[in-house]
Amino acid sequence: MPDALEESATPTLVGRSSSHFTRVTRIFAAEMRIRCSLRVVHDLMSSDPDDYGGNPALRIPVLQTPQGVWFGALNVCRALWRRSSLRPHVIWPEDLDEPLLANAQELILQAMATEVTLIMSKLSDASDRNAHHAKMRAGLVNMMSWLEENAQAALAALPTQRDLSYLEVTLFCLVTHLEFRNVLPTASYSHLNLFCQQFALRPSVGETPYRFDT
Ligand SMILES: N[C@@H](CCC(=O)N[C@@H](CS)C(=O)NCC(=O)O)C(=O)O
Repeated sequence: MPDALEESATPTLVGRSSSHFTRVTRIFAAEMRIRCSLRVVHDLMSSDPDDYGGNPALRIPVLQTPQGVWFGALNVCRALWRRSSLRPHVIWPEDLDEPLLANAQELILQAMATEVTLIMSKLSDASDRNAHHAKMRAGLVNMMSWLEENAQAALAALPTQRDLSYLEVTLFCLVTHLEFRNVLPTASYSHLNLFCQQFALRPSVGETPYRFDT
C-alpha cells in the first residue's frame, strides 16, 4: 500500500468508553474530525501487553496507526493532531509557562492517576481501609479543592487565541469521571461544575459520553 494511503487508514484506539484517559483522546479525535475504531479492553486485570495494544505498562489508551503505536493519552492526542488536516490551535502542557497553569495541569493529571489507583484497588478487592488508601483519598480531596479554588483564574490565564487545550480536556474528563465512577461527590465544586457545563456544549463532548462497554 502506498505511504499516503497507509497514513489515511483508520487508526485504532485501544481503550474503554468508561476510561477518563481514553475519553481525553476520544474528545481530541472528535475535535480533529478523525475517525478511529475503538478496540475495547475488557479485562483490566490482564497482564498480557497484547491486550493493551502492546503497551508494556498494561495501560490504556493506545493508538495503533500504520506509522506505529502510541502509548498514553498525551502521545495519542499529539499523534491525532499531526494526522489532522484541521490542525487547530492547541495549548499543550509545555506551553503552560507560569506556575498557576503548570500546577493546574500537574494536579489534574495526578488526580486522574490517583483516581485510577483508587478504582483499581477497589476492583482487585484491596481493602480501602489501609493507610495508603486513606492518604490517596486525602490527596485527591486536596487536589480537587485546589482545582476548585484556582480553576477560574487558571482558565482565564490560558491564551485566548486557542481552539482547545489539553488542560481543559483533561479537567473536564477528570471532574465528570469522579461523579460517573462514584469516586467523589462533585456537587460542591461550583466553579468546576460551571466549567464542565460550558465545556459540555462542544459537540466532541456529546459524541463521547462515558459508558460501560458491553
Ligand atoms: N499515563 C497514562 C495513564 C493511563 C491510565 O492510567 N489508564 C488507566 C485507565 S483510565 C489504566 O490503564 N488503568 C489500568 C491499570 O491501572 O491497571 C496516560 O496518560 O494515558
